[in-house]
Amino acid sequence: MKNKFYVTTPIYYPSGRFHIGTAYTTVLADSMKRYHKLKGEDTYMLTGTDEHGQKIEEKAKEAGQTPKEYVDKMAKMAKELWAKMNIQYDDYIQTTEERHEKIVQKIFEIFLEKGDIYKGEYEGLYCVPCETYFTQSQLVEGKCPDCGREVIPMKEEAYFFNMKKYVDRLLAYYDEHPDFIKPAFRKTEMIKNFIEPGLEDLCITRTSFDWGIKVPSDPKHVIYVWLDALTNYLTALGYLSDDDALFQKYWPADLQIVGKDIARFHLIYWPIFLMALDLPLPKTILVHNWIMMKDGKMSKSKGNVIYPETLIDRYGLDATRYFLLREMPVAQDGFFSPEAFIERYNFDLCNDLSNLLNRTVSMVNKYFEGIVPTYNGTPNEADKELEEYSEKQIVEFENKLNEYEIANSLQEIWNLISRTNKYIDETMPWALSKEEETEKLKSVMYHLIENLRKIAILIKPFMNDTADNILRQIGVKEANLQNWESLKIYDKNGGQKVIEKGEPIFMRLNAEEEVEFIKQAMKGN
Ligand code: ME8
Repeated sequence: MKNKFYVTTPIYYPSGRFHIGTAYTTVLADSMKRYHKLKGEDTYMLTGTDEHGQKIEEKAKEAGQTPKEYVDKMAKMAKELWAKMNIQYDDYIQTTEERHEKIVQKIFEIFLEKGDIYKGEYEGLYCVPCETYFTQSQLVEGKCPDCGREVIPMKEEAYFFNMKKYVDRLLAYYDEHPDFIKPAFRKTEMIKNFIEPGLEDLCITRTSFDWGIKVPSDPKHVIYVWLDALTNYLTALGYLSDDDALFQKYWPADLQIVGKDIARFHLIYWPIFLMALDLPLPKTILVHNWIMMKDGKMSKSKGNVIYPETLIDRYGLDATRYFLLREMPVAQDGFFSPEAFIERYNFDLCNDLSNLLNRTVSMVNKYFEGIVPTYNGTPNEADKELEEYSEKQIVEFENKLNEYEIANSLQEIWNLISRTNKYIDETMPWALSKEEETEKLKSVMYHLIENLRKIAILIKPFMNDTADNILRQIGVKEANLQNWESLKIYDKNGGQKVIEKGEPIFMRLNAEEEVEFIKQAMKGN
C-alpha cells in the first residue's frame, strides 16, 4: 500500500486580510504536501476558517452584515489568496457548515454521556479577542498574555471538560512519542507552564453570546469556540457521519502545523479531546515561531504590515514562497525586512540559481548546438566529486526536511547550487573547448544538466513554477526524470534532451529602488 500523508493548517480566524505571517503556515503545509506527493504518496491537505464566537459576531455587526454573510465573504477572500499562492489544499472547511456543526454537537453529547463534561459556574478574566479566560496569575501586567489587550471579569453558568482526568495519560503519551511534538522544547514549555502548575478543567460553553453551535440538550449554551474549532480536523474527513471513508483513510493526521500562539490548544486540549473519543493522536504537531518585523509584531497601527499580494505581484509567487520558507528557522522567530527580501532575491535566486541555469544553457547551445551530449564515460576526479557531493546533499536535504528544519533544508539545496556553480569555475569549459578536450567538455555539460535536473526536483515542492521552467529549459520532458526516484540516478540519455533557452528565471533587481518600493507599500497598508 502507498504511504498516505494528511497535513492540516490551523483554520484561520476570519478577521481581515492575511499578512505574510499568517500565510506562512499554509505555504509550509502546501510544501510538505507537495514533497510527499512528489514521492508518490497519497496526500491530503486541509485548511479552512474558524467562524464562530463573540468577536465574529461583533465584527459582522460593525460591517452591517449577518455573521454568516461576514464569514462567507472572509472565506472567499481566503480562498482567493490561496489560489494566488498556488496552495493545493484538498478541502476547505468552514466551521459554519452543517457537516461540521452536526458532528460537534454529537461529540459534545458523547463527552456528556461519558461524564467527561459537567455543569458548573465559570468566573474569570476574559479576553474577548482571544476568546479565552485567564486566571489572575496568567496575566502579563494585568493584560491578556496572548495579545496584550484588556481582560474583563465575567461569570456564567457553563459546562466544563474534565481535563484532570486525562493529564497522566497525556504526560505518558508525550514521553512515549518523541515525534509527537516538534520542536521538543515546546513539550517542556507545556509541562512547565500549564501542566505542572495544575491543569484547570476547561470551560467549554458560553451563554454570553449567540453566534456558535448550540448544546443540543441545553440550547441556551453555545459550544466554546476551541472545542468547536479543533474538531474541524475530524469533521472535515466525515468523522461520525454517514460517509467516513476519508476519515478511515487519512486519520490520524501525519502532520498538523500551528503557530506558537495556539500551541497550548493543540498540544494539551486537542490530544485530550482525542483521547476522550478513543481516537489515535496525530503523528506530529509542528509548532512554528512567528515572522516578525524589526520593530516587533506586524500591526496596522505600527504601519509595518506586509501582505503576500504586494510581493507576489511585483516579484512573483516563487520568490515570495522562497523568502518565507528560507527566512523562518521554525524553532525561532524569523524576520521580514525589505532589505532581506531583496538580498535573498538578488543573491540566492538571481546570482546562484538563475545564473547557474543561464550559464549552463548558453554553454550547451554554444558548444553542442543545444543538444545535451551523450555521456557514457567514466567520470574523472572532478566529476566524481560532484556526483558524490550531490548524493550527499540530497540525503542532507531530506534529513533536515523530515525533521521540519525547513530553512536548513533549503540551505542544503543552495549548497548544491553553489557547488555546481563552483564546478563550472573549476572545470573551465571555455578552456576545454579551446583545447579541443571534447570528451571532458561533454562530461561537464552532462553533469551540469543533470545537477540542474536534480535541483529542479528538489525545489519543486517549494517553487513549483520555477522548477518546471528549469526542466523545460534543460529539455527534460520524461515524467520518470522528474520524479523523486530519479534523484538517485545520473540519466545516461543526455542525447535525447534539447535545450530550450528561455528568459532568465530571476533578473537582478535594483536593490535601492526595490527596498523603497516595499517600504512605501508597507506604509500604504
Ligand atoms: O489562531 N508569523 O487563527 P489565526 C507566523 N482560528 N505565523 C503567524 C503570524 C506571524 N506573524 N501571525 C499569526 C487562529 N500566525 C485560530 C486557530 S485552529 C483549530 C484555530 C499564525 O487566523 C498563527 O500562529 O489567528 C496561527 O497558526 C495562524 O497564523 C492562524 O491564526
